[in-house]
Amino acid sequence: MQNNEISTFTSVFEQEVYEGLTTHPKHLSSKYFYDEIGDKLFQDIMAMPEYYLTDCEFDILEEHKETIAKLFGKNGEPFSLFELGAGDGKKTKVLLRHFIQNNISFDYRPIDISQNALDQLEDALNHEIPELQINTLQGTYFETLRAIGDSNGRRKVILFLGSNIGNLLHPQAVEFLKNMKDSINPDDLIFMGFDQKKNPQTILDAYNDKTGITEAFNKNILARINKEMGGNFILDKFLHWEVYDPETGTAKSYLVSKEKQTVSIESLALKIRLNAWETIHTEISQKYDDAVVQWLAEQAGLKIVTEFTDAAQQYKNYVFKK
Ligand code: AVJ
Repeated sequence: MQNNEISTFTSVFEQEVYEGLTTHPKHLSSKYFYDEIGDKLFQDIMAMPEYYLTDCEFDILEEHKETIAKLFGKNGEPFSLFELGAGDGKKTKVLLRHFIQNNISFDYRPIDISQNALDQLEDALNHEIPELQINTLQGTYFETLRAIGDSNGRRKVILFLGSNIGNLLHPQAVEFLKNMKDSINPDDLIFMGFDQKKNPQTILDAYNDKTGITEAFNKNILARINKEMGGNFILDKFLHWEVYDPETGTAKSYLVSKEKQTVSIESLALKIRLNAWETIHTEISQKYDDAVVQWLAEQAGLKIVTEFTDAAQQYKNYVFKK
């Protein structure tokens, strides 16, 4: 493989690891953080006091659930509630419970890259809200948007919470929003979370907790390569490093090699050389303001219907239509 032989990868994960670690600067995609261990670490992150995003969005949904119910279930018409990147549904349950209690007619279609997360969510919801109609769908955002296209004639509402959009650079975010627009009808709605620009220290603390949970989450991508591809990364030889640029609103996560080292990945027949202090870029977590969200919406051909925010305006949920 190193000599331009024709190579076949057994998964997109393998292919992206190969490409990301053989180019300069090195990078790996944050979508690969999430296996069983990564899902659990992300739940731990959401429970950390420093990770304000989850609490803010939870408060927004709790505070505005009645208005949101009227918006989604307009004229009592039944709708399908899709959720991209549903995870453990902690925040969504606020809405689901409220909708069920108020006899709003809808079904819930959570989508996630992690089958494990979906299985846990379905189990939890079957116990906690047995009246709920639920259909899970596993896949990446782009794959599953196609599935959203046909929803047996019901109105569609797409939830995309947690500022998950922030993992995309602006051009990709526009592309993604365009795809969403193309999968909905004029009556449908998109409800999305966008973490807002704020004191840069607050943001750095959220992605660099002292307890090391975010560090373990970031390094889980190396742990996965070790497990799934026979890699021999020594996690202690990497530093978790977070930067935030208050001008662009981009937070970036890196793994920085603490020393010159060679790592091999058996199933890719690959040896990777890292210089001392060489970086592997792993994630972006974009922060927004109204002007940028407005611009993204315009680029994608979407209109902002309304927005909701928390008391401190740390976080916003915007509602879009086409
Ligand atoms: C789930 C992508 C929204 O970027 O804030 C949390 C993931 N990374 N801590 C984020 C994450 C580090 C999170 N998203």
